[in-house]
Amino acid sequence: MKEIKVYNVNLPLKVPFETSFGIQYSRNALIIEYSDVYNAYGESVTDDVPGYSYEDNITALHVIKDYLIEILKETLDPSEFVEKAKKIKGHNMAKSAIETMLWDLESKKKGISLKDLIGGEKEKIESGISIGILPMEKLIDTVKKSIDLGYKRIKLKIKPGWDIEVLREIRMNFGDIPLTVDANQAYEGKENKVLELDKFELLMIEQPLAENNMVGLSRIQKKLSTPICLDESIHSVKDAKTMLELDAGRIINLKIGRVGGLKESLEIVNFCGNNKIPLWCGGMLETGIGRAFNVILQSRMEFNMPGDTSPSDRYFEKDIIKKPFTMDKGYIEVPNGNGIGVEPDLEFIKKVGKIIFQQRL
Ligand code: OSB
Ligand code: MG
Repeated sequence: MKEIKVYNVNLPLKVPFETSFGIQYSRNALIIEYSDVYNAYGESVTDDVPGYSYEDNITALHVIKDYLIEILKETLDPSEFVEKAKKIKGHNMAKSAIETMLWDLESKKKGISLKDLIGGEKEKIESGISIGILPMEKLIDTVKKSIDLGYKRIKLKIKPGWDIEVLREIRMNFGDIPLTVDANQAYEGKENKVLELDKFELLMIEQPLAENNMVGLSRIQKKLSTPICLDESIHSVKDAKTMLELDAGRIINLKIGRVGGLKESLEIVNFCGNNKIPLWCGGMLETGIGRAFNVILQSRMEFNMPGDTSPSDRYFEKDIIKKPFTMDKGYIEVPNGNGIGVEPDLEFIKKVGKIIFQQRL
């Protein structure tokens, strides 16, 4: 009996995560479970509030139950699913939750790891940390602990008014560490303020302007010696091509959910490899299920910068998978069991969450 369940799981974050668009206290995830001969899993990276993108948990659940389930009744093949789902505009995160589950299923049916199915080669990936906006003392303490733990790269969230002073302080305390910043679009209308960040020798400046302002991004990229990295602007390989053509950025942060799933992700991976565009994998504070997809994707050689994938215990007291992701000297191991190679702890999931949708296919 083929069946889809959607669990809503609410996991408190150890430390609230503040960005230019809001504060997140917990990860309120939608976990997709397919059951039949094999069980397969996916995660929607949406949350309660549409702060990062227009999607949230309610729109994702709506799109899944009112449209995507119908497509699943026609096909369980990931590529066919993507083609058929094109008649639904946008809603990439909802599509990705289902599509990634289908990739897990496909590799389990073949009896291989998802890593092998997508041509991943790395056995471990470099781990970076994305640190939210915090009071200065707490921020300095967190950066110190992160360096001691071995993270390969430190990213700080910034916004106008929380930038110059912070960077001066961090450079003064820690010198020449691999440092980047992420503005989550907060400098839209304040292009000159971005130019002031050029002197801090950052690895990149992530998404300084609005996601649809490729022209503005191109204008400031021409004036900056620091590369701009695009996050929210990239919804497809087409956007990556626009970035390259306009020189609106020189580095890509790839998020599986934002581009609608693994198929589009792999096209972006290939595009970056072919065009020598530096590439890393972003994060959305995922539980162990979404994290597994992020880690596995990064086993592809085209990922040549540390990403935002940190171990489970950076976020949660307890993850929803039986064996949480851990970090050793700045590296996270890539699962090589069948499919995503991680097993959800269903008892714990039922304790901290509930089934909000269930339907036979
Ligand atoms: O812009 O990269 C971002 C988290 C939620 C929404 C947007 C972003 C982030 C992060 C955290 O930076 C990355 C992570 O640790 O998962
Ligand atoms: Mg970002």
